Amino acid sequence: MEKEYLDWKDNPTMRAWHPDRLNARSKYTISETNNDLNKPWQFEEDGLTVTRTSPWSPPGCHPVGCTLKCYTDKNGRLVKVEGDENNPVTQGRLCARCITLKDYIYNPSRILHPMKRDPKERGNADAWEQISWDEAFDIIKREYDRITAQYGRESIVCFVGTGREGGTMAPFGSRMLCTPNFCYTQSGYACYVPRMAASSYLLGVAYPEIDYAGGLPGRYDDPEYEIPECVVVWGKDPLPSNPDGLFGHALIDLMRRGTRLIVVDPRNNWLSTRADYALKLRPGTDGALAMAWLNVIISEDLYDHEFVEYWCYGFDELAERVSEMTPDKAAEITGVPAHMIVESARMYAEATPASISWGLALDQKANGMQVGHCLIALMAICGNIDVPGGIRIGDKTMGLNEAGFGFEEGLGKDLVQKMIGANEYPAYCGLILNSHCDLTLRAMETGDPYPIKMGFYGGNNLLSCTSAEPQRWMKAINDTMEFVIAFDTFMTPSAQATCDIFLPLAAAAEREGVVQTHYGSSPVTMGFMNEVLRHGEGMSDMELCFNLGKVLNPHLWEQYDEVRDFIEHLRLGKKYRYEDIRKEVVLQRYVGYRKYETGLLRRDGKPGFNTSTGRVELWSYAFHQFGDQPLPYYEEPQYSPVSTPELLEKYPFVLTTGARTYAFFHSENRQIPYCRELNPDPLLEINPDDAKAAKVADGQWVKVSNQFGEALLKAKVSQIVKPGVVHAQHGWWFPEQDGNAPNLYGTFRSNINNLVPNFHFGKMGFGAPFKCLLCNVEPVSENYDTDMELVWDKFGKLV
Ligand SMILES: Nc1nc2c(c(=O)[nH]1)N[C@H]1C(S)=C(S)[C@@H](COP(=O)(O)OP(=O)(O)OC[C@H]3O[C@@H](n4cnc5c(=O)[nH]c(N)nc54)[C@H](O)[C@@H]3O)O[C@H]1N2
Ligand SMILES: Nc1nc2c(c(=O)[nH]1)N[C@H]1C(S)=C(S)[C@@H](COP(=O)(O)OP(=O)(O)OC[C@H]3O[C@@H](n4cnc5c(=O)[nH]c(N)nc54)[C@H](O)[C@@H]3O)O[C@H]1N2
Ligand code: SF4
Ligand SMILES: [Mo]
Repeated sequence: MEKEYLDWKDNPTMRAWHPDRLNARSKYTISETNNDLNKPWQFEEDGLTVTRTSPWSPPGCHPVGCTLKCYTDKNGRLVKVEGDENNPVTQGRLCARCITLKDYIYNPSRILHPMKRDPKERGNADAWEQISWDEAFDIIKREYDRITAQYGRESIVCFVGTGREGGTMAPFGSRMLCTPNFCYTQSGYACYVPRMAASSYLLGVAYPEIDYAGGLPGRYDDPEYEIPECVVVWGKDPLPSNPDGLFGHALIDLMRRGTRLIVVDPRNNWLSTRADYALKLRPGTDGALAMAWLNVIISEDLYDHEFVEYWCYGFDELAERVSEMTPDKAAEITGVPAHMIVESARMYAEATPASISWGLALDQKANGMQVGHCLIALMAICGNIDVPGGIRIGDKTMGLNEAGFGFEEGLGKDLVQKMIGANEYPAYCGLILNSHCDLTLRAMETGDPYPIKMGFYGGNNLLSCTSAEPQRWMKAINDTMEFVIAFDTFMTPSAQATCDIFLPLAAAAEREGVVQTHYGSSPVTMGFMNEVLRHGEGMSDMELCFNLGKVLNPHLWEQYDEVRDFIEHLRLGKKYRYEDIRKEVVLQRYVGYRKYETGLLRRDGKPGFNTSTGRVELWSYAFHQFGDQPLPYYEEPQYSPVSTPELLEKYPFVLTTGARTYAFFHSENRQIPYCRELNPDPLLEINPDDAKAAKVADGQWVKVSNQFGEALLKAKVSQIVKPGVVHAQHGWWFPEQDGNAPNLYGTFRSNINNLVPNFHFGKMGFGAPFKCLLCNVEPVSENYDTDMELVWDKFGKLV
């Protein structure tokens, strides 16, 4: 097919090189509604002061926009937390992590003051010395000036993890430390951003999510809304995970109103056991299933002809490509019976409206961008994009806006160009303005393209959770970095092993800020954090940015007199005064429907999508320019029964990891007695048939191993996983254990990421095999002590 190629830098979705996209922040076209919530932001009840606030984290969460009622006594001490029934979306429902906020804030092991340690003493838990913020800032300024003078500002890496208030916030990198190397340290950025990249390049908007009427004043009964007939939950478990702005319980609300489900997941969960179809595929084979669905829907003529004709580009080529993936072929690859593939595809296509909620399982494979491509095609050709009850999208200005915030202004063009990986993987680095994770590791290990000398942890525990091959990361950091800062609420294995300064972090209810679901894209609500109390000297991400930024790079902070000015600029595009709206606690956000018809999606204001062709690109210019195929294709995981049958004798199980639990957010909450009680030990789910064959009993400690490493977990023998597949929990460490190196709170002992390799990403730089590897499981005889008594003794049960 003859195509006219654009330079990738001309792709309208590239952030780094498109100033009008970066500066589009203040052009919000949405309206914000106060849903007449009746309750003031603060009131008295039974002798206690109740303050309503919208938390982000810590304790762990994404910007979901829930609301808490925090009860404080006369001394300003938090007594209890309850859900806020006035929130139009969450209506008072809360998770264990927010209910136990009090145990988090007053936890005896929380770190409340800045500390320093001689870099020679890294790994020595007894070598920390309490200091003042002034002394901490003096030391940081001295080291920052020394290192940047000698090696340049690019020698600093800012390590970040999941989407916290500062986790996606380039200001840490671009304005506080002024380094282009803001790095999310999960190999291949295997979380959210691959999905976001697929939608940015193919659809021209940041992240599509199911429409659960969150932004409509009348919610499910709003005249503009339609209840979806069918929701497909693909590689996601939103009840425990509530990811990135999807309030998971909305799915139950919809089921109560008649929505039927299709769940694509190798495991059983609450939703899949209530679904019309639970497609239990072999981990990592999603691409084959998605292509087969397209095949069925196109060959049986079940698609929306009008939408395809007016708004899609490359439909014929897509039809030809997916014709090779017959249901029989996909059945052979995925293990899902062919008739179920056909019937479920029909069910989705025939439902109006219908929607697809796609999850992390897509990102955690090298073939993930292609799965994303298929799912966007499925959303589009069935006419579900930007319709009520279908797929909700934001407008052209929405997305991870803060990624571009002050980027070029802070760094200057030359420094921007030095971002590690910008030339090799522009699809990744140009979109999210992060240095490429794996290439950053390589830079630390080899000094190529330049030496790395200083680090800052801004919401990351890479040794226990974020990173593949964690011991390799530890060695790289300790071998190369002369000065490393941690900024957290608790001492983590990562900080203990690699840091020289520890800065205390304020928890939820101790900070001010704005919570925007989906980081401002496909928005549902905007919530406001009202400070309830302070315990200790912690600062929020915003406060550290502002205060340390003023010390290190004062010229970039002159425009702000106080933190609130910065929050207004960063989150509200200077459109609102924070003080004026924070008392609303939560605002619904209406973005409207069918925006492609009205010109709200494109920079030039014309109808269509914000892509090179103005349409949904089923044949992708962008992918082609980035060196990948313009059409979706299926590729086996790098290690699988099909691609590496020779490994099966040693590693007979397919390994998936990290399905979210109700108790924990990644590596957090292990110190919180109630959370830990829900899930005391790191678990490996194994099917009863497999357990029998491997001679493993329920509750027995097992060694899980493969060619990259091993971890010790406790077997949970259960029908949750299908035969041949095992699932390992992630993020484990044991705060009750010895923190000194090499033990480091036992983190390497049970870290499933010992088995996950780096540098196994796809052609555009995205994806990693966290959810599709091979492994062996064998019982261990040693007594690996994680006695709960020990946990209680050390941390005290706070009631
Ligand atoms: N409680 C809690 N909530 C969280 C988090 C947390 O740690 N704890 N983490 C947050 C973060 S950062 C993220 S990214 C989100 C992620 O949240 P989700 O997108 O919901 O992802 P997971 O829970 O990792 O996995 C979802 C499902 O994918 C299934 N799965 C495993 N392998 C495959 C596969 O190959 N294909 C398919 N189709 N399915 C597969 C798992 O069985 C699981 O049920 O959760 C966020 N929310
Ligand atoms: N095997 C396996 N590994 C995985 C995954 C998997 O599915 N399987 N999931 C991966 C995914 S999707 C992700 S996103 C990563 C998450 O990896 P991380 O984001 O590193 O995980 P956390 O342990 O939640 O958070 C790290 C630290 O941030 C601190 N923190 C919490 N809130 C804030 C805040 O507001 N500001 C600051 N500065 N710090 C804060 C916490 O106390 C914690 O110590 O893990 C990845 N690791
Ligand atoms: S989804 Fe997040 S913010 Fe909401 S209650 Fe659960 S832990 Fe708290
Ligand atoms: Mo994530």
